[in-house]
Amino acid sequence: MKKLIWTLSALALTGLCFVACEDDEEECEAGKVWDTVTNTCVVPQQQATDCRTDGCSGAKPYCVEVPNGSWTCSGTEKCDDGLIRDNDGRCVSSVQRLDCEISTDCEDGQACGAENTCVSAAEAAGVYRYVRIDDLSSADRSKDPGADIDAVAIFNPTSGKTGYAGRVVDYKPNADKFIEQIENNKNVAGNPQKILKAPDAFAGSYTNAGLSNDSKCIYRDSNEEFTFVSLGGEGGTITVEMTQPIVNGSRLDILEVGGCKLQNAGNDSDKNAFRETLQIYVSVTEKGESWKQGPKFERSGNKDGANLDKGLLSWTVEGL
Ligand SMILES: [Ca+2]
Ligand SMILES: [Ca+2]
Repeated sequence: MKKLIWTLSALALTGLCFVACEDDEEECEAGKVWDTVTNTCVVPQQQATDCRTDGCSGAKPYCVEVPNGSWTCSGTEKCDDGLIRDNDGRCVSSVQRLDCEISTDCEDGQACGAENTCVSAAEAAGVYRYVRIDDLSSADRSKDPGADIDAVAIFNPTSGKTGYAGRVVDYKPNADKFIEQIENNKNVAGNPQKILKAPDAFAGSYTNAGLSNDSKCIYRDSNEEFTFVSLGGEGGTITVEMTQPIVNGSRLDILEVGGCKLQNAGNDSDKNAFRETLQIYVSVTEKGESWKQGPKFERSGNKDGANLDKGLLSWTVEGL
């Protein structure tokens, strides 16, 4: 049904375009431009290009079709025997090709396997990719009740690869008032998508080496949107699929907006944020069959800034 509505609204937009096409570009909000390939407003870097209309030159003179269905400029007209085309236009061996980050990148019946290639669901069944975070903190009445998760990062020392939460599988916040506010589109931290990708609350202070000592956390981004999602207190939970497999030796970093001085938080700016109590699990399936329990992280710190442990909760995974 959702798809049908989407198709209908896309048709309606296309229809509109016959009379108002010239105005489309002007309708984009500040900082965005009209993308004629996707017919949406995008930030300039994300503007899709299609070499069939834009052409190719220089070191990449050939316009080639790539596996994701788009066309891109490449240095080679055809791939040699044994090599396949990657989405960026390069010819690579099938082992090098990274064709998925999350399972929804793959066709039905397939899932993203241990090498980040699409494999049969049966083959992917033993690969840990899912992280669940349970909120064990006491719910409060603020607009961001309970634990506040900015991001989940994974670092795999063997491959040297870093990944993040790539897809929200489940989000069930606690606290009736908070749920009601989310349902009524109130301005609260109830958007689970804010857990995805690299940290933005801790942008600039988080690296693979950890958090810098003068940890600051950005409460709202430049669009005045929350940089994190709140779980609402004890009973709240969120499950995500990671863009890298979780193996023994992986380091999972949960970034909770705590142990830091709030930035861009209105009257609360420069106040210290507490670290909240959390419990972590990992699983091989999004439904959570065979959850493995990870560590519990305790609430820490007080309002004077004493004993303020950082909001970085690291777990080096073992025993899978
Ligand atoms: Ca909170
Ligand atoms: Ca975030």
